Amino acid sequence: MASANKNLSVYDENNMPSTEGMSFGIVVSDWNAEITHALHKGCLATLLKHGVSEEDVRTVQVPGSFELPVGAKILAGAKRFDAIICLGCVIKGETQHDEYINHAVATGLTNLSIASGIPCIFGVVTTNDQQQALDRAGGKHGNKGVEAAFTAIRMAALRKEVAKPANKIGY
Ligand code: DLZ
Repeated sequence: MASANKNLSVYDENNMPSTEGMSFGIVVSDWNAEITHALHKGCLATLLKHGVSEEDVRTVQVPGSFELPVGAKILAGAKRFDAIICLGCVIKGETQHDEYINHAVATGLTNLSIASGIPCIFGVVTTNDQQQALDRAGGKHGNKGVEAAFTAIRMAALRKEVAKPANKIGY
């Protein structure tokens, strides 16, 4: 479903896993900062709303979205985050730069997630123009930073759950 048909800030708030003991890393791209800083605001507010304390969130900034995977790799190296949230905004221009950046970020974050086992969340708005980006950064289609935060909580909880010893029946 395209995000134009879905509000990015709407999720089942009453059916979220516990965030007890969880830490999150956030990487924010400074390119299109008006948008990405609004994504960060929504993301952080959602983590705190679900019980994460500010001391358990570390935010770092990178110059552009292309640098999100390496920013995430640096945070992954700290080995103390249950998930890493990457926030960026790539707006189509006169050239195909957006396609190269989007593909590189998506591939980079997927590869890092699989190699490290730490969920690296794709919180990048990829739009045709500034207005579409504003619509997804707290505007009429919600906030992709909120979506990235609740996705991170769910993936971190899945990772923790599977790491627990399996229940044994009988003996
Ligand atoms: C160069 C560039 C351009 C043209 N557009 C964007 C954009 O829309 N969004 C974004 O996050 N970054 C953009 N960048 C910067 C690249 O992501 C990167 O920072 C530079 O190419 C340096 O590696």
